[in-house]
Amino acid sequence: MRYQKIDSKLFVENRKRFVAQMKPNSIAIFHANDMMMRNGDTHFVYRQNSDLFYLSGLDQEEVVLVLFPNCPKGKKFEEIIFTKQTNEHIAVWEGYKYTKEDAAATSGVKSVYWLDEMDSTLNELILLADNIYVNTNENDRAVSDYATRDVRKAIELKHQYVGHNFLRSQSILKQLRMIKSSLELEVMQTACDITEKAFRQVLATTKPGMNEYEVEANVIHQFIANGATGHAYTPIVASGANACVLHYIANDQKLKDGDLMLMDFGAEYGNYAADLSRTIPTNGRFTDRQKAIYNAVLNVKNEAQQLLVPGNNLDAYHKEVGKIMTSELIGLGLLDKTAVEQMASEDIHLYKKYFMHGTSHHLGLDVHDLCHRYVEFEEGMVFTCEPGIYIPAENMGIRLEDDLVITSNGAKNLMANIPIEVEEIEDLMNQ
Ligand SMILES: [Mn+2]
Repeated sequence: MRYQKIDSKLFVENRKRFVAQMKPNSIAIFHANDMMMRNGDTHFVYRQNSDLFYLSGLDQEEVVLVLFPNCPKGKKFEEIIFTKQTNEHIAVWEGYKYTKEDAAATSGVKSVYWLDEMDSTLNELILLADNIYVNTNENDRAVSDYATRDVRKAIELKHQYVGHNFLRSQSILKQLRMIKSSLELEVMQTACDITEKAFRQVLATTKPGMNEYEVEANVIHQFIANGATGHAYTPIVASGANACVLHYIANDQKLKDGDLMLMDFGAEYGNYAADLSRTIPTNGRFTDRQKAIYNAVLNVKNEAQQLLVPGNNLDAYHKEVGKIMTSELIGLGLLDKTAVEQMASEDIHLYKKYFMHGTSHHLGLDVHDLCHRYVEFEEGMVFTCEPGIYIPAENMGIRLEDDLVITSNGAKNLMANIPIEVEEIEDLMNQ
């Protein structure tokens, strides 16, 4: 792996917490993600299933994790991994795959078997259980008509074991994955630090006349050179009015002198995501108008961060940030105070014309991390904070985004060292 070995204690603890939430006499089954066809005989770069990784640390295709607390067959069957047996052919063509010993050391699971033993073993265990926990993707923003290996296997199980009671692993995983342990925060900090290196490289190299994709190339260079697997999500490099297209990923336009450039990128390290947004002047100097709008976004961000505290919730938080943004937009002359008040009484919020997305989302193994949307903020939750103002008529969109962890005394910024003040950005761009 390109990342430093993650302490198996993380995965041991995660399984302990998961098992503690299972109903008595239950078995839980987790499958690795498929190798996805790209075209012809080539595959997309492999990415492990986040839940399987969370519970095992195993970063290889064709891996299955089975949990059966208090299994009547014996202690040895309480945690099992099945993995593909490697051979000389695989060694020559694909290289390294887990041995049983490596899979055990990585995950902390002692019982490791080859996959060809799975069907008979699993059948015996399932017949000893009343409930089967199956895993699906319950990210509430996910849109896909593709059935994951987890889903396909769950359908097979339902067909085969009609008398069993089927339960959702995700209702447990949602609770667990929202709260990050100190070991997870260490890995996430590394993802943020690598992202910082990329941004500093961008500040040192960006000039008018370059193409947006040249900026993207500087980012990925730093990511790969510093041990990241790559981007945690498709990067946005959007100059001028392109920044007003919220999911602009074409990144194929020339940087014009005098324009701003909005970037939204983050490294994926050890399967954990960083998520950064910065907006910089292509020529290294903000105009007065650009500076005024930039600082308005920065004010909103600084105030919003203060609201990332235990006991708050996403709904109340977003309402409050909307008020802060509204007052900044009035200050900039973009909204009229009287109109704002009139419309607010009809529950119409005029700020959404300039700021049409949410301020924060959970971050972790997934960039929009698995979560319950309607629970109170707690210590250990990691959120982005990313207000923006988008004005196509003025040829600019500005978004500023950091990643923060909620603690008992305020939000701790994992990106505190990444330049954000106007003066700092200008200084670094003009060195
Ligand atoms: Mn984000």
